[in-house]
Order: sequence, then C-alpha cells, then structure tokens
Amino acid sequence: MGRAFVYVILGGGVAAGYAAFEFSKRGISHGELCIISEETFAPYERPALSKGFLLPEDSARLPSFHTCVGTNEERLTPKWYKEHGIELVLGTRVKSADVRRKTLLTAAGETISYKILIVATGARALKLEEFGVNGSDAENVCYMRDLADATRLVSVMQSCVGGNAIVIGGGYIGMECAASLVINKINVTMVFPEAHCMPRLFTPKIAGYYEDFYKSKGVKFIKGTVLSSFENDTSGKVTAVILRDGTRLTADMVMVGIGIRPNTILFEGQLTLEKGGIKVNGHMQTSNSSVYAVGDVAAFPVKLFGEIRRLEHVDSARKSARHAVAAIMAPEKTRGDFDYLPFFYSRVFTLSWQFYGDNVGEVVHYGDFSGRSFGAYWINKGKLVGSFLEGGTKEEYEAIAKVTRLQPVVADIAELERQGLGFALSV
Ligand code: FAD
Ligand code: NAD
Ligand code: ISD
Repeated sequence: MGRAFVYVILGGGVAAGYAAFEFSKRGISHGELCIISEETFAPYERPALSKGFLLPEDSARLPSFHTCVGTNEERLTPKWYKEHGIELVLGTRVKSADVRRKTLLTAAGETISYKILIVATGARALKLEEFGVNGSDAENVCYMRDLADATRLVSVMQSCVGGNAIVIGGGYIGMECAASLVINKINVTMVFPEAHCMPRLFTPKIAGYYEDFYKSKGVKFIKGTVLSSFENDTSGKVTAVILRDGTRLTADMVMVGIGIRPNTILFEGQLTLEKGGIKVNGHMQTSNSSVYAVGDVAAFPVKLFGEIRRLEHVDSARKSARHAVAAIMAPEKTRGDFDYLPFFYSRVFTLSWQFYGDNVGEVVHYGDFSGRSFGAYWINKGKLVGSFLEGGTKEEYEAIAKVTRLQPVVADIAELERQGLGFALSV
C-alpha cells in the first residue's frame, strides 16, 4: 500500500513551508507535491515559539505565524495547501528511507515514493540524559523545539508565577526563554558552563552588556558549572537542582536549552554527511542526485568563506529551501550556486540585535556600550568578515549586511574603531 508523488518534502518546519511556497510560485500541478511531518500542524515560523508565543498577553497563536509571514509573504494556512493541491501528511513520522528505491516508510506502515526528495528534517533538542543527568522527563522540566514543547512550557510557566525557574544553557534558547520567564513574573537563575552567555557568537564585552541588562531585570547568573542532578518530590516533580560545584538551587521549574543535533539518522550510510549534517553542493543537492537537503540538517558550501558550514538559523532555512526548489525547477543553464551571507538575530526584552558573516579574527567594538546602540566588526586576514549591531535602524542593519558581503580590506584597525558604524554607512 502506498502513494507516489513527484516531489516529497520530508519534514514540516520552516524550510518545508518556504520550499512549498517556492514550488507554488514556480508552478506545480495539483497532487505532485506532498509534505510529510511528524508535527500535527502545517509549517510555522519556529522563531515565534520562544518570543511572541510565550508572552503573557497578546501572545502569538496559530494560525497567525504559519510560514511565510516571517518574510512578509503569504500566510500558508492548511487551506492554502489544499487550494494549491499540496498534500499535507501530518502527524506522520518517517521511520526509514531508501534512497536507491526512492521510497520512505512511515511509522504507520505506508510507503511513499518520490522522484525528487527534499530532506528538511531540522534538528532535535539535546537531552540532559546525553550529558549523564537523569530525570529530565519530570513534568516541570521543559525543552523547546516545537509547538508541543512551547505549549507545555506555557502551562508550566502559568503554574509557577512568582516562583523560581532554573535555566540550563546560555545559548539562544536559554537567553530568549529566560527573558520570557521574567516577563511572566518568574524569578530566573541561568546556569551554564562557559564564562559568558552566547559563547558561540558574543565577545566577552558584548555578552557583558546583555548579562548586565538581564541582571537589571533580576536574572542571576551562575557560570562555569553544569547541572549534576535533580531533587524530586514524591510526585516526581523537580524541587531543586544540584550543580557540579555542589550548589543547591530550589526550583519550581527548569528550562533546558543545551544545543541540538541535526536529524540525519534516516540517511546515515546512504548520503554523505559532513559537519554533523547532510552534505550538499551549491544546488543543495546531496550525494544522491534525486535528494536535496535544506535548513538545519544541510551542510552547504558558504561561497563567501570557501568552506562547508551547517547553520541553525531561520534565514538560512528559508533561503536554502527556496534555492533548492529553484535548482530543481529552473532550466539548467539558469541555475546558480547558493551564495549565502550568514545572518543571525535575536530579540529579548526591548533589545534587538543582528549579526552578518563570520565571527573569526580580531574584534573591533564600537558605539555606546552603556547606551542603546553598539556593535562590533570581525577582521580576518586583513578583511572585514563579520558585523554585529544592537539597537540599529533598518538602514543601519542593511549597511552592516552590505559591508560584510563586500568584505573590504581593513588597513587601519584604529581608524575602523574610530569610524564605528559610520564605516558601514559610508560603504
Ligand atoms: P525545523 O523547523 O526544525 O523543521 C523540521 C521538521 O521536520 C519538524 O516539523 C519535524 O517534526 C520534522 N521531522 C523531523 N524528522 C522527521 C521524520 N522522521 N518524519 C517526519 N517529520 C520529521 N533562528 C533564527 O535565526 N532566529 C530566531 O529568532 C530563532 N528562534 C528560534 C526559536 C526556537 C524556539 C527554535 C527551536 C529555533 C529558533 N531558530 C531561530 C532556529 C530556526 O527556527 C531553525 O533554524 C529553523 O526552524 C530550521 O528550519 P528547518 O525546516 O530546517 O527545521
Ligand atoms: P545553543 O547552541 O545556542 O546553546 C547551547 C548552550 O548550552 C551553550 O551555549 C552552553 O551554554 C550550554 N550547554 C552546553 N552543554 C551544556 C551542559 N552540559 N550543561 C549546561 N549547559 C550546557 O543551543 P540552544 O540555545 O539550545 O538553541 C537550540 C537551537 O535553536 C540552536 O540551533 C539555535 O540556533 C536555535 N535558536 C536560535 C535562535 C535565534 O537565532 N534567535 C533562537 C532560539 C533558538
Ligand atoms: O520572531 C519571529 C520571527 O523571526 C518570525 O519569523 O516570529 C516569527 C514571525 O514574525 C511571527 O509572526
């Protein structure tokens, strides 16, 4: 028993939504495309989950944040897919794939075959158990990857108002969820192993600004240590966390954000992997010519850096998905390689920052670190390769994106520091 499609998108997240939109713009016939997703919702803008979705008032709820509202395009509701003849196979986990036979087998036992497959399986949140800590399945311990997690977090938060939350991890999830917990009137202590928050991107000086801002909102930081165990009450609920340095912190809830792993498992041994993801070429095509990979799961050539990278951000999910569809549908001679400028951003409390490029080499900070707008440039091998800006205007963010793409030679670092944001605005 089974169904056959020309195009199958495996995964129903951000990349899937943007790929479907690109297919519809380029023109496909009804019944040619299907999206298979373990989630029970049509693709949505995942970034909303740790921001608008967690607000105590005017909170974002579906259908308001289905893709592709994140780029101010059409909102692809379930009705949109129906009208465009795109089959949504929801609540369906694919348990195995056979790229030689071009088939997928679902957990319910259905075989779905394709001519072209786009793998958009994203990633899963790492569990504390993978670091040797047991008990993270307690009802007041939360993770955050999908709408089910976010819905659960809202319910746990609502039962903890005025209480204590321990946030484990100082990355994106830790920072964004800590801000949302504070907004929900919960006392927050953040615990992470590094010397400062957002260690993958921030310099100590940039991190210091955000940590001071969080402290002004009542957040406490315990750095350089990790969780070692939980204490529970008789119902199994966590009541305290014990840190490796022996500290005991009472807890009404725990929020965990300790990184992700790309969902590659179905294709291990069948497709070439690199950087923990599925390796693709400039057309987002894998080592099997009928299979493409996009979004968090794809390791693709970043032309600007001359190397393969795997990014975990929404802009690359959206653009890599659109590029793959363009490569599949466009006449061969018009197909170009994906030429992507990495772009990351976040919004917490009243703050908002953007980053473009690569954070390698020497750092030049600029602006007013005691005020509302400041930034940094990264200079590698004599060229400007990365730019960060907090509190910028639309024009200022466009300027740092433009200058980073151009990679100008920087002969005089002191002069760049003196010009600060003015340097980007003058290019
Ligand atoms: P996903 O959106 O994760 O989608 C993967 C889909 O595949 C899911 O629907 C999953 O259920 C499905 N799937 C996986 N395996 C199977 C299977 N075997 N069978 C069926 N279905 C399967 N990035 C930013 O740049 N800015 C932000 O502000 C930001 N905020 C974020 C907030 C949160 C809470 C999270 C979790 C991420 C955030 N990100 C942000 C990262 C961004 O959302 C991801 O980079 C993006 O979602 C990746 O898109 P994707 O389609 O590759 O994967
Ligand atoms: P992350 O990689 O941003 O941060 C992981 C953090 O976990 C590290 O910074 C470290 O502080 C901590 N950590 C690692 N091992 C630990 C341990 N054993 N104990 C305690 N802490 C430990 O990952 P994340 O914050 O979990 O985010 C998950 C994914 O969601 C990422 O791909 C991220 O890019 C994405 N996301 C992005 C945004 C955004 O771009 N604005 C927002 C939310 C989520
Ligand atoms: O935070 C975000 C973000 O970056 C999105 O794309 O929320 C979504 C949508 O803007 C929600 O409407």
